[in-house]
Amino acid sequence: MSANHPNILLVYTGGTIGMIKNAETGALKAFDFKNLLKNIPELKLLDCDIETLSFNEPIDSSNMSPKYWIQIAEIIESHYDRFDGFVVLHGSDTMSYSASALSFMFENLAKPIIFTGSQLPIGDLRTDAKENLITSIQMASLQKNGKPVIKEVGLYFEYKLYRGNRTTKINAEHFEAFESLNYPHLAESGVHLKVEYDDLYKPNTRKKLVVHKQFETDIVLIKMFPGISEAMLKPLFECDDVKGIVIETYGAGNTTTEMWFLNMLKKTTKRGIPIVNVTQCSGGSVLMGQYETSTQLKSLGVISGKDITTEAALAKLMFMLGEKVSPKAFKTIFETSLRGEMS
Ligand code: ASN
Repeated sequence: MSANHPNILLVYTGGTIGMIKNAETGALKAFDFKNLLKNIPELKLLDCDIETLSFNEPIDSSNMSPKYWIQIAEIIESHYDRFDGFVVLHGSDTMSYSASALSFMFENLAKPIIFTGSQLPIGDLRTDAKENLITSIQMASLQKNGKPVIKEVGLYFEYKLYRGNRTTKINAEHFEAFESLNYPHLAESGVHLKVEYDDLYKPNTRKKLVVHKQFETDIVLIKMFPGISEAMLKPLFECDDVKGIVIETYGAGNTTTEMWFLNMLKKTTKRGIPIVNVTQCSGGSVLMGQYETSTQLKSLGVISGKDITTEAALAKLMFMLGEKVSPKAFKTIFETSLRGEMS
């Protein structure tokens, strides 16, 4: 391993980037990795050594789950010392969830893990896959004084590198498919690669890497809407198996103030079930107490998700419940930024 010739591990999980069209139905389906590499001879021109690993059965990321997050994490963990950076090829549909989850799994990460994918398959004439893949590898290869420049989980798409746990997929059609509305991009690809050094995550690199692999999936996400009814919510809130709830609220964290709703929240928090408040707005932050419609939530012990994305909130909740964080400390820890996921 030398400073100017980094070793990069490319992990292929599936997604449009490597898909081909089913001749009969016209639907896109995950294909094998060799097909993908054949389409990018340019990889040989890059100033780094690339090794590749693929899921045995690549998936459309709509089938992503914690089982696969653990698989990706174990691949990276077992190659962590031998490689300088990691690029994960992943479908765009759930890429923000996976990037968020991996960010929580890798405590004291000191190397780049860059997620990327594409909107069009690599074999398509107008594909966005080549630029996304090539530049992601370059981002993962960036070094300063023999050390990686990026020491966090990033997501690279259409000329921008973002902090993974700050992103959301915002467009199913445009090449610019992701946005990070509450945190600036970390780097931009133009004629030069422009890194925003001040915005990069600065982990404590003296601490040893710890990889967490427990997730609790018995959680629910409830999006508030005018007319939401007690009859529909009751079974969810009162379900014995539910371990945590995320509510997507209006604006700065506001909800209906109808008594049945507030009582339901009260009973649930009393049972020690964490309820996290995130906003359904794409940008901005929850600020409980700013309006009368959120003041009571605060006094009921509802956790503020602040400016976290819904994707990162769900991953953080599954991760913290999996880690068996005590109900007493849960609120304080959730409201603390663990990997730069909230301001
Ligand atoms: N359905 C695809 C996936 O997420 C979408 C994509 O990769 N653009 O796997």
